[in-house]
Amino acid sequence: SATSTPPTSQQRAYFTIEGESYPADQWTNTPDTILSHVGRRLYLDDNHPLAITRKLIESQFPNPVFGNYSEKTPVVTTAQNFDVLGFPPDHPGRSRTDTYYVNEKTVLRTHTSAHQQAYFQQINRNEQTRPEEVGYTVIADVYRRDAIDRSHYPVFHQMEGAMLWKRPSPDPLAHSSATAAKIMADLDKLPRHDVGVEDPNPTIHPERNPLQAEHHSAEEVEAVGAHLKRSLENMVIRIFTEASKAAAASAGTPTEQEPLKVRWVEAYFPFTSPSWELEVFWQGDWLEILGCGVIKQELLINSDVPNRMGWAFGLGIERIAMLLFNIPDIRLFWSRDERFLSQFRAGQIARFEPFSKHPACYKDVAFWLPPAAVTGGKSAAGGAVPFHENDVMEIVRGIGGDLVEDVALIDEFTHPKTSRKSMCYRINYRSLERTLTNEETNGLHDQVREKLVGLLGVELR
Ligand code: FA5
Ligand code: MG
Repeated sequence: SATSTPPTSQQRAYFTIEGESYPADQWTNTPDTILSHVGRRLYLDDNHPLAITRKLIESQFPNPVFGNYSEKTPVVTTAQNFDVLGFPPDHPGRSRTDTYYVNEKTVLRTHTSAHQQAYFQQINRNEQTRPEEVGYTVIADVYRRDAIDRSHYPVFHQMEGAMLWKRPSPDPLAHSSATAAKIMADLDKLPRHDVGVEDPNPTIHPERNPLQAEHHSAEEVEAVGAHLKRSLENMVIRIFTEASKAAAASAGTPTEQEPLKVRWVEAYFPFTSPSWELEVFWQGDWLEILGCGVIKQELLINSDVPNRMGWAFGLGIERIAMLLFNIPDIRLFWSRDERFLSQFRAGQIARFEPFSKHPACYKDVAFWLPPAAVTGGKSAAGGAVPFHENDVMEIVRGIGGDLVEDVALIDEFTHPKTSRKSMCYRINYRSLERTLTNEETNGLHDQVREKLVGLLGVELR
């Protein structure tokens, strides 16, 4: 749905994305290869693993308490993506090395939290017509300039959820016991489970995980935290039970399953406090599934619901789908290959059978950073920009696209005399669909080398 225009995004005068036009400027760093992913809406293809995963999670957050939504256009303002959520001006997430800017004031959303304010405002607007709907889930494509490997792709999907409780008085701390009691009563209605949960930290920690003391009582936050944790534990337990069943079915015999374990870890997000991450022990590792917390009251005040409080969470759909279906490479979600697509059916969780494993082709590129980058010097007017690894990734992505499986820094050293810094990256060229020829990979690699010099000013070794 992006228009076809000049070769590099920097040369554009404007973008058309999902029928809307946006002027480009010096902030623009969104290439056509990224825009080509806009509009697939994989999460709406009933037989696609992302849609099957969406439905499974939505079923844990049902109507009428939760409305289940999706967001079509990925273009949001920097206000929506950052400011409203309380991201400080110098937060690294705002950097052009991390985020795809359409222009100075407009980005491809980096998370579904960009829509929190709009959904809180909707809860307020629907107060008379749909009073029971005090929560939502929303799924959408999100975009990040990031590493390249089998679990990272510049476009992925998040689902966000939130639930609010109305407080009886506009005075934030009046009747807080009544609010806490109401939340605890709702907690009592949630299903219980007998899975082992590690949760060693106190709900509130004065430095690491503070109470919003001017707005909330500790009693309320204990109640919201307990409701949040049980809701999300129930959701991941359902998912991992399905995943275990699928694994056992594909093994043919009942396999010895390790009992499911989850744990809560303290976290930080600018728009929640206290905040946590939920991890699951899966195939020998603790795996981060989601981030969550008690919503910052300033955000609710700024979103027309000053007299409500509640929780929010955000999770990566691919990460969950990869373990539900045993999908080994995140690029596969974008495949149009029938050998991939034909393996999935709405409502069914079954193990993916890899249809091919083509040979890997490793190529290294080593270079000296330009002097300004060595010192990490600020990009003074006209000076070199500090080196950022995501820029290497972006160059490789622009040239290799889905033919690159992995990019890894394999060596890094500083020359003892000149203090110049040298980096060596290993690129793994491997298609999911066919065997690449030597000529083809050499051609791609030469282009990568050229662009590294041309765009980053490095000196090849
Ligand atoms: C966030 O994006 C927050 N907006 C989450 C949140 C929402 C917190 C609401 C509190 C309240 P984070 O960057 O950690 O946080 O990403 C959330 C989840 O997205 C991660 O736990 C992970 O499951 C997934 N995720 C993050 N980066 C990637 C990636 N590059 N590829 C695939 N999944 C990812
Ligand atoms: Mg995280």
